[in-house]
Amino acid sequence: MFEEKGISADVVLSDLRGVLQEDCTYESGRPVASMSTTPHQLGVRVLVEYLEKNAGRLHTFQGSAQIEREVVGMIADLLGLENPHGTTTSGGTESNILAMLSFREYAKRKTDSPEVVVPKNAHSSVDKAAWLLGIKLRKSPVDKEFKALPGGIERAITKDTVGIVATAGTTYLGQIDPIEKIGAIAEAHELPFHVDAAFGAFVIPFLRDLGLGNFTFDFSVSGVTSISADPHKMGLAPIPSGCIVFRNKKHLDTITLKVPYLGGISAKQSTILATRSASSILSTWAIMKHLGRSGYRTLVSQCMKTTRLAVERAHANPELTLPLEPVMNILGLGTTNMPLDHVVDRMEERGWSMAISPFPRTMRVVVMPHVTESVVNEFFNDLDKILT
Ligand code: 0PR
Repeated sequence: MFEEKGISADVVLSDLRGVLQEDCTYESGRPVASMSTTPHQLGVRVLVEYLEKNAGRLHTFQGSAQIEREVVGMIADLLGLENPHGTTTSGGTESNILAMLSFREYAKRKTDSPEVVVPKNAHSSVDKAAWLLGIKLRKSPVDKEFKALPGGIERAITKDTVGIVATAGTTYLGQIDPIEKIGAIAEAHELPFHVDAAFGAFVIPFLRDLGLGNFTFDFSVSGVTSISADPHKMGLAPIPSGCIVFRNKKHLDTITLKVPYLGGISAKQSTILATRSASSILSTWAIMKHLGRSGYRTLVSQCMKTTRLAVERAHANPELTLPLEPVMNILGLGTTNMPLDHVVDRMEERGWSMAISPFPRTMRVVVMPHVTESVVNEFFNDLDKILT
C-alpha cells in the first residue's frame, strides 16, 4: 500500500531492516552458488559518494566519461587489447545482447534470418538475447568435459550464420571453451566471434600468472572480435558493473545509436540502457586502480586454495561426484545415490542458498571470496550428514 501520509525516517529504516532479515548475507557464507560477493569497501565509498551521476548523460558528466574510457581501457589491457572500442554495461546479460546485436546489424545485408552458433554450455542470457533480437540459435554439442566441440560449431554454420559465441568460464562448471580453435573457424568463415568471459575475465589471466592453468582465451586469438567481462563478479565491484570490448570500431559502430537531442558525447549511445549508474563505473575504476593486478592475483590464489579444499572434501565422500575437476573456482557436485533435489532441499533447510545447474545436473558451488575455508568445511559437514 502507498500511504497518503509519510512515515518518519527512523520507522522506515527499522521496517526495512526487519524485512531484510529474510535476505541471505554474503558475510554468512551461505550464498554458495552466487557469482556476486561483498563489494570492496573502497568501491562502496565511491558508489555512495557519487551516487547521482548518470552515465546516460556523459555530456554533463565529462569526468565520469573519462573514467568510463579508462575502465574499458584497463579491462581491454587485461584481455590483451591495446586500442579498444567498448562500453561499460549493466552486466553479462546486456553485454551478450550487445554482442549479438552487433552480429545481426553487421550482417544486415547478408541475411534476413540471422542465426548464431553457440555451444550448449552457454549462459541463458544468450537465449534471452536471441529471443529479444529475433535470432535463431544453433546449439552445438560439447565434449565429455562440457567444453565446446569445434567440429560441432563448424558443422552448425549455415549461410545465415552471423556470428559465434563461446564461453571462457561457464556458469555451471567454470569450463573454458577451446577459444583458439573456434577463433580459427570464425576467421575461416569470416564470422565475428564473441567470448563470454563475464565470470572468467577476472580469473583466467591470474590462473596463468599463478601457474594454475595456461588458457588462451583473449584478444591474442586473432579470430576473437569481442569479449565481455563483469567487474561485478570476480572484480569485486558493486552491482551493476559489466563491460564489453570490441577489437574493431566497425563492430561497436553497429550498436551505436544516434540520439542527437542529447547533444555532445551523449548523442551517441552504445548501451541498451539510457539513464544508468555512473557511480558503479567510478566504483569499478577505484577498485581496479586500488587492487591492481597483484590484488586480483592474490584473491584468485585464495579462492583457488579454497577450491582445492572443496575438491578434497568432495572426493572424500563416495556419495558425491565431480563431473569435472574444477578449472577455476566453480564446482558442480553430483550425487551417487540420493536424488539431487532432496539433498538441495535439506541443505536449504540448514540455511544454505543453493542452485541446481541443469547441464550437467549438479549443485553449483562458486568459491567466491565470501566462501572461505571454514564455510567450505561447514558446507561439506552438512552434506556429509545429509548423505549418510
Ligand atoms: N555469462 C555468464 C557466463 C554468466 O555466468 C552470467 C551470470 C552471465 C553471462 C550474465 O550475467 P549478469 O547476471 O550479470 O547479467 N551468471 C550467474 C547465473 O546465472 C548470475 C548469478 C549471479 C546467479 C548471482 C546467481 C547469483 O546469486 O548463474
